[in-house]
Amino acid sequence: MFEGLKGPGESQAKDGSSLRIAIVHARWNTTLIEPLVTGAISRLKASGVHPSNIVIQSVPGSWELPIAVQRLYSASQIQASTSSSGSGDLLGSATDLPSLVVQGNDEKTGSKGDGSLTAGKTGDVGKKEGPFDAIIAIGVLIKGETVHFEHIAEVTSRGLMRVQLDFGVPLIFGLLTVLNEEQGRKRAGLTEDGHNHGEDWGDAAVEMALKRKQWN
Ligand code: DLZ
Repeated sequence: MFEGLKGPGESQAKDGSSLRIAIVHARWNTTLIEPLVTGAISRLKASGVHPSNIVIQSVPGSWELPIAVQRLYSASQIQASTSSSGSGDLLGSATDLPSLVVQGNDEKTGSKGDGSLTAGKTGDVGKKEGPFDAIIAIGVLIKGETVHFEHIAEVTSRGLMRVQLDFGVPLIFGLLTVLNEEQGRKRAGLTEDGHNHGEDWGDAAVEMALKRKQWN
């Protein structure tokens, strides 16, 4: 039953077709962020999450992740409660954050050109409205010569946990805290012996989103 020492264990087949998932990522250390985000998206899609139900936002650095996640989730709740009255797209206006992973219209991630992305194309059949079922927060902190790293790592972690518990929404912890770039490359799956942790985060998001629906 429990096979490996590390890692989340064998991923079971899950049906994510009913889910709407957000990914919020920092832009610091983009060469590591990009494969992690791509890895998460690939596992979401493999579980059946429709590409148009994967919403992607970016922020400058990891420090900004908690506020972005908080506002993004809040906006998706407001959108859900007002959509029947025909009000505008609150999510779009509340999350006007620039994205660095892909600028402009892109096949891979589906940039909408307004700072928000979906992994599909605008107008895709199957697009859902309403609160996100889970959010993945992704950042990479690389230790420098000062204690800056420790400060950002600590408060960002606390902030993300606070948002998760305050809102009762699964918030997948995709914050890598590494001592050097090589450690980061390994965890982004960029080395021979590496493993892309973004894939685990995608799987965790689907599992937790489905569990949360059961627990509601
Ligand atoms: C300032 C800073 C530093 C030194 N290092 C990182 C890092 O390794 N990873 C990361 O995501 N962000 C870093 N930042 C930026 C901060 O998170 C934040 O964006 C700025 O201090 C502006 O609030």
